[in-house]
Amino acid sequence: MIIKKFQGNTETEAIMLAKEELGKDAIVMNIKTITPKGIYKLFRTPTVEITAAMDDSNPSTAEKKESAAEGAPPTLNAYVKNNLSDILQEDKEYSIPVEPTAIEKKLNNLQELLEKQLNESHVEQKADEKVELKAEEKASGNKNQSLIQLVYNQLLRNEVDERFINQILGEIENKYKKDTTLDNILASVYQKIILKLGQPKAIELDESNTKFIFFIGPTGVGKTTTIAKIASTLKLNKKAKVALVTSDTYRIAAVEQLRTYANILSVPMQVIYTPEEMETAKEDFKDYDVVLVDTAGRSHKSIDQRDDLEKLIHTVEEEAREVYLVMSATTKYVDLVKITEAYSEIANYRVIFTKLDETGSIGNILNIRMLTGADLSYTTCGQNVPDDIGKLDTQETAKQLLGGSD
Ligand SMILES: Nc1nc2c(ncn2[C@@H]2O[C@H](COP(=O)(O)OP(=O)(O)OP(=O)(O)O)[C@@H](O)[C@H]2O)c(=O)[nH]1
Ligand SMILES: [Mg+2]
Repeated sequence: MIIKKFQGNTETEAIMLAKEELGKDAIVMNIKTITPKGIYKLFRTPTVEITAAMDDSNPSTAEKKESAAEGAPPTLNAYVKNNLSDILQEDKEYSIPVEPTAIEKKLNNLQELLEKQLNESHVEQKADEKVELKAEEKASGNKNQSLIQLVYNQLLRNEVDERFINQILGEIENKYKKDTTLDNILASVYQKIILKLGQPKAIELDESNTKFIFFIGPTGVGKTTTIAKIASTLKLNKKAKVALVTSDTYRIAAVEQLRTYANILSVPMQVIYTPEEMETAKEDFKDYDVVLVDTAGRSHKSIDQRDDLEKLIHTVEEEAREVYLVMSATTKYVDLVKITEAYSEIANYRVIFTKLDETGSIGNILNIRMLTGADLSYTTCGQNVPDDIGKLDTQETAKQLLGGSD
């Protein structure tokens, strides 16, 4: 998105300048009168400064709009509009009340973000000629549509599923019929995304009981590395008594990998070959706060392997266990959908996304949350143990989805 400031003697002049440079689809985000200060007040008249934005991802937007008018397939925006009635029903599950102050804070963050982009653009122009604007260009309906389209494109670029973009925009659009600004829309979408992402959950220790935490998921996504990161954090920051268990006995290297981490962290580790052997681990570690259980990364397509995993998880009663489905943020959405479906047959899980450092588009985090309703939890962003892990930051994620971060 290109954001620039333009100055003119009148609002119309400034808008015209913006449209000349950025194209006729440029959106006016802000209008400000600049009164000269000090001695200049005597010699200069006030000027008008407008802030305009243009979606630069699609240079042929203008042409596309024209062809749509001539009977071409409807634009994405038209799709959003046509489907609004279906998707406007309030989604009660997610309607968590947000403190007004929190929203204000988020709004301020966004404003700062936009301001920063503005200052970086360093473009200030002054108009010499007076030009008239067409009345219909001012129509708020068109403007709102264009604003929504900007946000739509941004979310699409971040690989948010169109279905969920429509849902989010459908839920906010009716609130802004007239005189809305890009700021309003961004703030509403931002807030909506935060609500949709929900409150991420971290491992909750139980003072009176040993907690068993299972890490499941496809091969090579970072289960074992994530366990090492979490074990270290729990031990060092929470002073928890941590033990490790692995049922990944299919590869010698897998056992050795976890044993290495156990040695570095000075925590006990046990290898179990059958689900029944969990009983021994439960007995041996009954004085521990938390037992992190590594599992073999297997194809989610194999029924036998799934049965083994299900048996293993169910050796621990529900109150005493947490299950984390570990998935890489670099995996294609269609595959993530299949993975989540397969594992949902085994147990309720929370989701960990790994390898955020290896992808620029994080739409799948929102997609998977909205698709499964499973709680999000940790994200990892590199190979360093224990540093490259944290609880998912919903504000940062929402900001990034809207193009606010690198
Ligand atoms: N870039 C990046 N690499 C990661 C991250 N987490 C883990 N890795 C790397 O991914 C590779 C696989 O990590 P493992 O922890 O062995 O993955 P796993 O899921 O236990 O693999 P299997 O046990 O074979 O199923 C290793 O090279 C890790 O260093 C991350 O957040 N970012
Ligand atoms: Mg492993």
